[in-house]
Amino acid sequence: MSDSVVVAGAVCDGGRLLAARRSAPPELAGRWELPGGKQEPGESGEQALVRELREELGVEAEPLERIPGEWPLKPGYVLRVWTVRLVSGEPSPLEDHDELRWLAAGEADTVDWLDQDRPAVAEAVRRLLDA
Ligand code: DCM
Repeated sequence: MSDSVVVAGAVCDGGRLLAARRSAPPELAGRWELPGGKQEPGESGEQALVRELREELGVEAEPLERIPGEWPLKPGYVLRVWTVRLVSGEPSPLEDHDELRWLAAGEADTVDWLDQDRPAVAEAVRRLLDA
């Protein structure tokens, strides 16, 4: 069977990247991630990401480009990441997170990212600097 996919968004606005601090499960709580969640059967990755960002942050968002690559999570799961533009709404930690932070490119290392998110965060920061 192929791996299940977790989709996540590098949400960028005004030259900053959105970081979200997980509130669960205990082994991940307190670590920072690119917000997202599991792709469900029948959804494209982009559709799943739009749904997850609506549920978790209360925003309407538009996936822009897939960041090349995918990264292993727990057995049977891989992470795929897109750059994302906010269409409407102000992100709030509605579900799964207890804090959000907008980071300028030079501040990206100031939070403790989940290990598996770090390559995509680095690429998102490179793109912020190029923009
Ligand atoms: N996950 C991750 N990095 C992200 C988003 C999620 O490593 N940027 C992991 C954490 C969980 C799984 O994917 O093990 C499912 O995420 P969630 O609990 O948010 O649905």
